[in-house]
This record gives sequence, C-alpha cells and structure tokens, in this order.
Amino acid sequence: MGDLNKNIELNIMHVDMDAFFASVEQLDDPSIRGKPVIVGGTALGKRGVVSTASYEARKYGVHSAMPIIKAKKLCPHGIYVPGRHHRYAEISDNIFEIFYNYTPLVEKISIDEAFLDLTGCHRLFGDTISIGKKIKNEVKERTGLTASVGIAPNKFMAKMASDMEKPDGFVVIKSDEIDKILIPLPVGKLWGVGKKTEKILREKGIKTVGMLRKIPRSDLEKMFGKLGLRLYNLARGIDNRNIESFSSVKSISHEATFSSSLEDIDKIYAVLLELSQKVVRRLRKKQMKGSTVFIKIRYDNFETFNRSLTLKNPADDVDTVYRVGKSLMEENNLFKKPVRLVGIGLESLTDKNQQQLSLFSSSDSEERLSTTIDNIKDRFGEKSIRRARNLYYEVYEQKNKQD
Ligand code: TTP
Ligand code: MG
Repeated sequence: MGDLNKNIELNIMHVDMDAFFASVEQLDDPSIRGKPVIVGGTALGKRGVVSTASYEARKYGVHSAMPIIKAKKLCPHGIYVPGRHHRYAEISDNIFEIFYNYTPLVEKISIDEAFLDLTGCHRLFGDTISIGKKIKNEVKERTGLTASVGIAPNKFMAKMASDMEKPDGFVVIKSDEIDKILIPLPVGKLWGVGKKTEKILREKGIKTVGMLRKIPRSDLEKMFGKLGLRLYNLARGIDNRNIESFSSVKSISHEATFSSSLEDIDKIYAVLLELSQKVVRRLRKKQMKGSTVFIKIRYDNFETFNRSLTLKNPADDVDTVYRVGKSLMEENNLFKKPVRLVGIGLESLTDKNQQQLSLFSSSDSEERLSTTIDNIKDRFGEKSIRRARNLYYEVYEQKNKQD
C-alpha cells in the first residue's frame, strides 16, 4: 500500500534554478540583464566549454558543455564571463535554507537543483501546491532569481514537470495526467535513457514512450537487464525511489566483480582508479565531501576484507581517494591471493559548501577543472575523459552502492 500511495499523492517537488550561473551574473551586474550571457571557458583556456548560457543566449543555439569557440561563432556579440563558483555556492546555500524551512527531506541533486518530499508537512504549511508557490516566491524574494518548480506524485514526474515550462515554470502533474504527458514523448526524455540506450531503442523502432509501453516487461529485461525494469516503470510514470535526504546518504561506493580472478596488481589498481573516479563524481554531484575512505577485497573463496582510514580533512578528489585506497590495500597485504572483487567508497559525508569558504581560494582552478570534467562526463558518458592508466580497463561487472 505504501508504494501505491506514493503514486497517488502529490508530495514530491523538484526545484531547479533557471540558467543558474548566468542568472547570478545578470543579478550582480544589471548592465548585462536581458542580454546573451555565457558563463565558462576561461579556466580551461581555448578549449573551455560553456557552463551555462542565459535564455537570451540559448536562442542562438548556445548550451552547456558546448566548446566556447563554437559558442562564439553562434553568438559573437554574447557576453562571455568566467565562473564565480564561490558566489554561486553562496546563493545555493540560501536557496537550500529555504527548502529546509519546509522539510528535512531535501535531496540535493546539484548546486541549483533539489527534490523535496513534503509528506507530513501539510498541517503546518498547507498542500504541496501552496508550498511550491511559497518556495518559488521566497527564492525570488531572497535571491532575486527565478526557480522552476515541478510537483508530481514521484521524483521522475516532478523532474519532468519542473522542466516543462522553464524558465520561471510552475507545473503540477497529477496521477491522471501522467499518461497524456508521457505517451507522446521521445524515449530519450526518460530519466536514465542515455544516447546508447536511445539508439538501441530507436533501432528497434521504439521512438516514443507510447511505443515503449507496448514492449513486454520480460523483453525489456532481456534487452537491458536491470535498466529494462526501470524503463518499463518509467514509461508508465512509476518511480518508487525515495528522496535521499542529506542525512540519509551515509556512504557512496562502487565495486567491481571480475569475470575471472585477477592477480595482476597493476590491473587491479587500474580498476580501483576507475572506481575512485566514479565515487568522486557522485560525491561531487551531491556537493559532498567524505572523511573516511574504505576499501573491500574479496577472494575466490569469498573471504572478504574491509579496511578504512579516516582523513584529517574531508576529501572529494580522485587522487586522495585513490591513493588512500591503494595504500590501504598495500599496507594490509591484501594481494596475497587472486582478487575476485574490489570496491572503494567514502563515508562520514559532509556538505561541501560548509567548508567552501576556506577551501576555495587554494583550489579554485582545480575545482573548476574537476567540475567541468564531471559535467562533460555527464553529457558524454564516463568514458569520454580518461586517464592514461585506465587503458588497462578489464571487463567486469559493476555494482553501485549508496546506503
Ligand atoms: P542546470 O540546472 O542543468 O542548468 P541551468 O540552471 O544553467 O539552466 P536550466 O534553466 O536549464 O536549469 O545546471 C545548473 C548549473 O550547473 C548551471 O547554471 C551551470 C552548471 N553546469 C555546468 O557548469 N556545466 C554543465 O554542463 C551543466 C549542465 C551545468
Ligand atoms: Mg538549473
């Protein structure tokens, strides 16, 4: 009954700021309001990419992750500014403070985006729609910026809703409206359908969500494994994932199981590096840092070792996570037998922005570089940027974990 309820009630809200970095620039410099503003690029020199573009610039086809050079061709008279992440983080904090005034169940998706679960808040603050309007107004009053708000019975539909009337949108999707919205949509609009999955579906002639609905669940599972079930559900607007509020995420880890046990330590390290990159990418997305690095090694006989080390300062960079993981393995002499499974993760997580003031000045460019790399990977997939060492990459199964 619990799961069913989630799809009937209108308790989930998705809030996403409009053209966030560019809007902040326009807020702080009235002379560029109403003009095409493009943020990004300079930290990486000529090969920089667009972080974001104001809606005025989007009319020229400029969008996030586009090379600045291309943006300048499309929009030569645009105003190009470097990012000021410190300022964006400050405003982000103010926005999240507003959310927390209504509910502790806030899931931070990125610097400008969150899910809120408003179950149980109604006696105090009214129904979800009135809370949504209040939040939108408060964000505007307190920061001078506009947010787009989506309200729906679950996360997937709420995210769709916030995107539907951007910028300055406010869209409510009730259970009985889900079908009419989803059926005509291209399959690529479903959450988690990347370029690769979309291509496979299109090759099979499945272009819209309506067409996807006609495929039996077992066929989808055969085609896509676990993702198949997710596709089956999303096509029907079913999404039973809970809001993972900050306090409910205890750790972030990734592990890999090898098809045959590995003895080659260099190859194990190559996988460890890849896993560390994934952990850090998820951590950064959630704007978190972690104080404890833990590793896991399993042998053929299922004997398993876990080891951990707590750092002096919380970390969110690949080098620290990988180096600590590697030394935990070395120091504990864990390569005495062929390795079946290797895993790495971070726990004791904290909100990154709480420390940003002191950390930012020293690691500004590193920070921007990492954020840009993360964003490119979001757009083009994990394999788009790799370190040389990753060329050792082995075929293995992966498991994502988040407690
Ligand atoms: P988004 O919410 O994806 O984009 P946006 O807020 O600029 O525009 P929209 O109105 O469509 O929501 O991302 C939030 C911020 O994150 C964005 O302002 C800049 C940064 N960002 C990047 O730096 N690179 C990227 O590729 C993306 C997508 C975002
Ligand atoms: Mg946004």
